[in-house]
Order: sequence, then C-alpha cells, then structure tokens
Amino acid sequence: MGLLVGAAVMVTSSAQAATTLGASAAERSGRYFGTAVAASRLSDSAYTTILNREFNQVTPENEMKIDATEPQQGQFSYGNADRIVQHARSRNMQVRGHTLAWHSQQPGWMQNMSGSTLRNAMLNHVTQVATHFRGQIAWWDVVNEAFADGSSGARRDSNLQRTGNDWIEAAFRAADAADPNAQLCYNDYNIDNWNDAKTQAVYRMVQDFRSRGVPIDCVGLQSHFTGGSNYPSNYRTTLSSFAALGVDVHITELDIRNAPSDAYRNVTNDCLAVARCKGITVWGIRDSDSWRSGESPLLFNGSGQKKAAYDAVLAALNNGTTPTNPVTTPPPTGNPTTPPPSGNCTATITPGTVWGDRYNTSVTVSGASTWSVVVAITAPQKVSTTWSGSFSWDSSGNVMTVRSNGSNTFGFTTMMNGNSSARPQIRSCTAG
Ligand code: 9MR
Repeated sequence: MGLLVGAAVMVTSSAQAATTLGASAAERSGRYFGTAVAASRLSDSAYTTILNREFNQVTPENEMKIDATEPQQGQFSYGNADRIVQHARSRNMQVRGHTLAWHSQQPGWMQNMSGSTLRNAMLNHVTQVATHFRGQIAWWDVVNEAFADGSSGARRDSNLQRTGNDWIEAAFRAADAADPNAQLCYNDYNIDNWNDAKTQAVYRMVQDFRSRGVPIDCVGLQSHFTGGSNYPSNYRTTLSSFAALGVDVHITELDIRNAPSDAYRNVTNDCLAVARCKGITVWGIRDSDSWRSGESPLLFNGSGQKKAAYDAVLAALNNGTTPTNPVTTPPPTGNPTTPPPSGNCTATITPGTVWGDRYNTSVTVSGASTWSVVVAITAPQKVSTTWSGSFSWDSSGNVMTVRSNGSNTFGFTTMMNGNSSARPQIRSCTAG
C-alpha cells in the first residue's frame, strides 16, 4: 500500500487547494465540515448563500429536540426538522440528528414524568423519531449531556437518570433497532480535556458499552470553547483515546470565544491527525447566529464576511490527508511501477453478545495495519449494523469485504432471521 499512499499524497498536495470548508475537508481527507442550522434562517438568503457554499454537513440546532418533535405526548411534529433535512440532502450535505434523549428541552408532559412511564415514553420517542428519519441521518446524537460537570465523574441527575442507570444503553438499543444503518453517538460538552473527571467517566462508559456490545459507534465532543471553557492542549490525546476504543469521534458544536485563529487551527489539525475524527461542525454560521453571539465565536462575522479564523481553518483543511491512508512511513523509493506490497494477515473472530434475534461479532486483525477481510454470512442471516471498518457487500448480500479504516478491530451485528446457529466465516485476510 505504501506506493499507492505515496502517489495519492503527491496528487493531493499538488492539486489546487479547495476554496470552501466543506470541499477542502472532503477532497483532502474525506471528512465533513458542517454547521448547526436553524430552520428559521433558511429564508435568509445571506445565510443560505454561505451555508450552501461552505458546508457539507448540517445539524439542526433545535428542531429535532424532544420538545420540537413530540410537543404533546404521541403527537409528533417534524415540519422544521424535515425542512432542514430536505435542504441538506438535496445538496448532498450529511445530516447529524440532534438529539433523541436529553434531560433538557423536554416538553412539559415529559418533564413531569418519572419511573417506567418516563422510560417507556423516552424509548417510544427514540423509536418514533429515528424511524421517521430512517435512512436520512448519518449520525444520531442518541443521548446528549448525561454526565455531571465537576470532579465527581458521576452521571448527571435527571428524571431520565432516575429511571435507572441503564437508560443510556436502552436508548442506544432502541435507536439501533429503528435505524440500523445510522451511526449512533454519545454527545457531551466539557469532555475535551483528557484529564477531566467528566472526560474519564464518559470514556469508561464507552469502553464498557464496547465490551458488552451496546451499539455505540461514535462520541461527539461538543467543544464549546466559550463561557469558561478553553481549548485544552491535550485535546488530540482525548480524540485519539476515544478513537482507540473503536469508535469514531466527531467535533459536534465547535465555537471559540473571540474566534482566535490559533485555537481554530489547532482544533482542525487535531481532528486531521486522528483517522477516526470524521469531521467538525461549528455551532452556527455568523456570529449573529450564535447562541453566544456576545463572544463572536464563529468563522463569519455578522455581515457574513470570513474572519481570520476562517482562513486558518481552510488552510489547515487544505493540508489534510486522507485518513484511511495515514502516511506513517515514507513512500518507497524503487521502481514506481512496482505494485503495492500485499500479503496475508490473520483475522480472528471473537463472538460477542447474543440476543434473541441477533448477535454481535468482532474481528481482530493482526499482521498488517491496512488490510481487507472477506467474511461470509449464512442466509437468511443478515448483517444489520457495522462499526470500525469500511464495509461493502457482494450482490448476494451475504459476503462482505471489510477494509481497515484506522482500527485493527471491526465488528458487526447479524440478524438471525430464523437461523440461530450459523456464525460468520472468515474467507480471507489480505494485507495492503
Ligand atoms: O444553540 C441552542 C440554542 O438555540 C438553544 O436555545 C439551547 C437550548 O438548550 O440549545 C442550544 O444548543 C445546545 C445544544 O443543543 C447542546 N449543547 C449545548 C448547545 C448550546 O447550549
């Protein structure tokens, strides 16, 4: 692979630099650069001009929250969220769903609930909303802000937490059942500094979920460096530490007090340095769109002009390289037509959790850092969820090829569909 990687890097570095955030993120490193979007601003042409030009991912700022989507129990309201999804998808922008389960912005009827009534109402909400948007949402913030600030490392007290400590994993399982192809994220703020108790507590939860087969695919670091929070120098360590658990990481709500170019550049470079950091979303377009407009924390001023931080981010993105092919060794010097080295590696199956209707499998690859593994599934069993690799299927849908994307372990959930005994077979493991 070394030669191909070297060639690809030479092509990208000599290609013309992209001139917008989304294009540079996508073309240089296969990432996205997105923004929070408010439905009420879609009629503002100064706003949509920047949105459509610069960004290739959107997160509805408030329109998918519980109070917006289920204002009365059992009565769902999707108009504003649908408008944003439609605006985004018709322009090939990916959508992050925000958020299915949260202690805040609950409608009045939910605030007054407790116990199993609340648990069931929450699970029904997750199921209904994820089903409504099934297939349209790339990543869901399934659960938002469930940990306490400060040094306790405890869960945040809330009516949802008081339904039982397993409410988070219950929400993830409900989301997985409703929208099996979406990537499911846990999202929080103040989990940027690796030394913070809150960061460590979220890390341990994700580690626990991964070890028990709870369907979590990603962690969202909101990264609001506003109010009293600052960009921490160990931010890259935090990103790479979460990634090492086999989950993707996303910077989901970035804003920085007074928008210093250095901090914006550092955040961008930290994401680019971690293969599993899939992209950056800023929490609004212009300073005047920000929830903290008094801090002028965004990349465009109130008149829609690019600020210095914009130029810093764009330049950093244009220096990015494709994360699936990190260049860790110099390209080989020999005959440039020599094919990339390829050879065998070893793929080992570890059975995971088994439920009544489905089971998890993880596969660990040794002997190569980049590889492709072919796995056969016995019909009528079918893979419903995947993580930590790039998956493709043959026309039968029963043979999948998994390419490495930064982790040496990948996993998947298989629906039994009536055959509870068959298990996946490794057909081959090829290095390179
Ligand atoms: O930006 C959002 C603002 O318009 C809302 O009034 C506020 C209400 O809670 O939520 C803001 O977005 C929050 C996001 O949903 C979760 N992380 C913190 C964000 C800033 O408060």
